[in-house]
Amino acid sequence: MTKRCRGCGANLQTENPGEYGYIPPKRLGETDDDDLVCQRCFRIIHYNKDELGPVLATASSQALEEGVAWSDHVALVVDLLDFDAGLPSALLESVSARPLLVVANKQDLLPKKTTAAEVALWAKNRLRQLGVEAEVQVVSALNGFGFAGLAQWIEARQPKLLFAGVTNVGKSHVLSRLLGMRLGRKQQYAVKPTVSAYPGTTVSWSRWWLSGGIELADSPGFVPEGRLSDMLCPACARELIPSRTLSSKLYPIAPGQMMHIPGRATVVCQESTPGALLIGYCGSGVSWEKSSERHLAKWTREFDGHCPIQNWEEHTVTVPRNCDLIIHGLGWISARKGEYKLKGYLPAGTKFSLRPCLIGPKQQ
Ligand SMILES: Nc1nc2c(ncn2[C@@H]2O[C@H](COP(=O)(O)OP(=O)(O)OP(=O)(O)O)[C@@H](O)[C@H]2O)c(=O)[nH]1
Ligand SMILES: [Mg+2]
Ligand SMILES: [Zn+2]
Ligand SMILES: [Zn+2]
Repeated sequence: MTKRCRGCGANLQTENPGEYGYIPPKRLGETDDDDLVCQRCFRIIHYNKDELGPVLATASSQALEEGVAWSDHVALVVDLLDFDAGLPSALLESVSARPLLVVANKQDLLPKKTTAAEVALWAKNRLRQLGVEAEVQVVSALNGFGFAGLAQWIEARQPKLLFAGVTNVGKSHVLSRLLGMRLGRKQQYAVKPTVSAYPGTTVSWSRWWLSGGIELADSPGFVPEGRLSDMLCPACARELIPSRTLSSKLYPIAPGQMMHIPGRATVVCQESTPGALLIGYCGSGVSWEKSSERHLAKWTREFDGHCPIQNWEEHTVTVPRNCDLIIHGLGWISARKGEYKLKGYLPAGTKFSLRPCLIGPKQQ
């Protein structure tokens, strides 16, 4: 039988260091099969360097299909900070053949005043709007929040459970924490699924055996379309992805004024209810700033920072009071105390959508 890397699921091979799954021949004989990791995983874990780059969309889709066919339940992991980008219809279609648990991860990044019960209810409503019926568990793989409930859910069902989701939402991190809890297994696995800040780390699906017939499987991230962070170099992408804190900025924005993340996205106010405010949320490597429409070109087409965007698209959108305008793979803007008619300037191909606000008052 082909041996697999415990970290990323790749088939192990000793021929080509430039391909996934390469392992120096002498390592094969040295270590227990359950503890083998490829050279790429070794370098990601120890040097935080991914020299081969992210999984291809075709390989990831095929592995997802195989994983779903094997499973009897699917845990769809979604990043709470990029929730809508985590639910592409093609992915939902692939996993819809199985009972679904939505694992809403990265709860630690939300403000303390936003409770888990409130988030779970919000997520259930949002999923229903998108046509998805599922149970929801709000968790943080980083600090363990919600894992007692998740473990209980698993123990009650003894499932063959596949962790699926778009790239970088924390599938491997969630699984790794569950494996650390053992779920009845006497001995912990010495090697866990590889976690990294770059999307596309896990390259094939791989199974983990626990006691009582429970089997968990990691899978490569589904590669979504329209996520701004995927259009930039890894360093610029990391600036956009919230990892330790979520940044928020509140501005009274009036017609003729704009809010923007330099070189990445701009919204210009066309009309607004007097007294209305905009709150911009994003990762802490970048920041929503206020400016005047006069400076639009400077912060879009003429932006001279790293990864300048060549093609910009213009959109007109009305954001009702207490709703979020989400820019996939970047962050969101929330309207408070009134409604906004905005003109948005986004890199071509970036998806955006509207939803009831995640943080703050829930009634429109
Ligand atoms: N703040 C925070 N970061 C998290 C959490 N879970 C995962 N991350 C981070 O998110 C990034 C991606 O985690 P992974 O577990 O590698 O994600 P994945 O879904 O397996 O990604 P792929 O294998 O690339 O599809 C890493 O930088 C993790 O440290 C969490 O609960 N909170
Ligand atoms: Mg992974
Ligand atoms: Zn590997
Ligand atoms: Zn860049």
